[in-house]
Amino acid sequence: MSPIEFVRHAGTAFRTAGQVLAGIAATTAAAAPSLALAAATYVPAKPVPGKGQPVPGGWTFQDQYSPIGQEALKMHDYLLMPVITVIVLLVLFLLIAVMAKFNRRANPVASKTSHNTLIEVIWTLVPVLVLVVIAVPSIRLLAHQYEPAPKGALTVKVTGYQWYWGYTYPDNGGFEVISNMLPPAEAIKRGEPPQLAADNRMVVPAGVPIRLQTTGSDVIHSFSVPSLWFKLDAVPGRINEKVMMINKPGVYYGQCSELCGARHGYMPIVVEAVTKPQFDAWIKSQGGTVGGAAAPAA
Ligand SMILES: [Cu+2]
Repeated sequence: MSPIEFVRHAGTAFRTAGQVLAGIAATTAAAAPSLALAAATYVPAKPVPGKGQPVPGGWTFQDQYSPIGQEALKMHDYLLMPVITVIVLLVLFLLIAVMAKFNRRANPVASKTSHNTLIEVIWTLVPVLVLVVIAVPSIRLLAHQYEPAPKGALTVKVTGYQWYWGYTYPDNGGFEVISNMLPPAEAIKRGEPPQLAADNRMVVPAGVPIRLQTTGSDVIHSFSVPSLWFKLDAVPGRINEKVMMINKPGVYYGQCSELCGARHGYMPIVVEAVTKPQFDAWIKSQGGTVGGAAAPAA
């Protein structure tokens, strides 16, 4: 088959000029079909240090790459932390003032006061108002986190096993990707964080809602990715569901977050968000189906 014929046959599969060129290169390099397939399709992305993974000496939240994560982090940074800081400083100031003004030396004759209506009204009302101010965005955030997936959302089923993860794609033919931790030395060689890298990633499209369902095959696991503000228990005998939405392509690391046995600490999660064409290419490379059509023979 000539390169021109190949392009004509591939037709709809190759959308961009770059992919057409890659396709021609692939046909030319007929002796190495697997290499050619990789060039024209999905290539595992290199993680960016500090994005979607912990940083050395990190002590606060990771940067957020989902709408829910950004909303939640904003609430923490601009509402909860300021309120907590003001309360701590006020209580500290009051304690120091009491210690300085009302110790035995400074105030030898103790006051017999037992009631002060104004102060009592203030110390009841102000905390109530503080709680109301926190409750409104808090309940709104809670509701946003459990909004059901919109119609047409991509479904991915996550199964926790002792001690690895399985990612099933029921909308794309129902194949399952098994994901095991890479040995730390191999992870470092590939430029990935040790003990967080996996041999096979959970690949999903960026910018679209994903209906993520979790279940456990043996004991309770928990699917958790801090930079996506995502944590959902994977319980045997039941399905839990939550929407995952990733703003932009990238590699996002997480870990099983439910003590699940001896190798609980060695079942990392790697979510890779890619563009829609890359996702379709990845699906085909896994033998899955795109848009209800069978994968064309590569
Ligand atoms: Cu686990």
